[in-house]
Amino acid sequence: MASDLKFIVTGGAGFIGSTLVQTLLDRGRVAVIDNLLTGHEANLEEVRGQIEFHNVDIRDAAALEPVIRGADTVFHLAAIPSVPRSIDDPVPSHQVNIDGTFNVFRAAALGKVRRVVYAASSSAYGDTEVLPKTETMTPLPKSPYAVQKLLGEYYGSVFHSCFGLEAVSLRFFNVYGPRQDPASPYSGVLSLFMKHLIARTCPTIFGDGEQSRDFTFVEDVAELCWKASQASGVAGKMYNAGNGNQYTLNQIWKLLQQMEGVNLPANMAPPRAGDVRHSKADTSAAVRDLGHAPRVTIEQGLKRTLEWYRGA
Ligand code: UD2
Repeated sequence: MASDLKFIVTGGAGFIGSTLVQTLLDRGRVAVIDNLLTGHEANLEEVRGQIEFHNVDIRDAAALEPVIRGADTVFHLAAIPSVPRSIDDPVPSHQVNIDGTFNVFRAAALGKVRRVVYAASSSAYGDTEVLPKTETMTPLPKSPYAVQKLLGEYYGSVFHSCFGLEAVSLRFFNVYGPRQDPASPYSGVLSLFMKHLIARTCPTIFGDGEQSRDFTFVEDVAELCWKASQASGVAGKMYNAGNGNQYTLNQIWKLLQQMEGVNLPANMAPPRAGDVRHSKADTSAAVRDLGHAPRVTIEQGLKRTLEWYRGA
């Protein structure tokens, strides 16, 4: 039975946020804050009658505060994502990801919210010499986006130590799955791969395609967000929210072609500025402290994602 607790999801009309909304629905009342810049109302179609929707920009502190006041947990996922977008157009991403994040923490502290779960990014690690990447490593951000997301973690920890807000940061590792929007050149690579696979066109791979990522299925991330909101002894801390796997882009594109029985060689283009070379999460701290238990293998995740894009 759902409780009377109120959960807020900023960025709840995005692909990760809308998946989290579904996870929260039978656990309490859910309100979404989203300005629909990169999110879409269609992502909330199935749950429309069951949630509150607030078309609010997190840069607008005055509009944010009354919505957040009195909530049990704020899941702060609203952001302008993408490493290259933060290089091409750094001002909006700075304003949303840093100023907007400050506004969310401040509204939560003023509004006596119990806990904020903050969507941080694996990009904070940059190019570490050692894999997998563990939470104790020194951050080496390589792009404005990576700096912005890292700063949000620091604010979370300081809002805990200075203002008593229970903030927990989760470093998301290349999340993919249904509803990820492939419409922009800044879209996540797997959404673009899906689009090309279905259209039977060749994708572009930046660099040699041997860069690797810890691709994490969206439902596993949503479930971890919930666990991070409930775990004890974790306030002020940061955890990897990855799957613990590592695949190169060449491997994934090959796998997808095999799944569809097609031959669509990728167009190779120069590497992107700010790109991290390899990424793989050490999930042991999240498993130990949060009960993280990612369930979806890459084969299952790609299959389910592909089915969704085919129907969309
Ligand atoms: C970063 C973070 C991720 C998340 C995300 C949000 C890392 C390791 N990961 O993802 O955790 O915060 O930002 O935006 O920093 N690529 C192509 N062809 C394309 C598009 C992309 O080859 O058409 C390449 C791209 O150069 C990169 C890889 O695919 O090497 C993944 O790119 P992405 O934009 O999907 O995500 P990434 O790794 O920047």
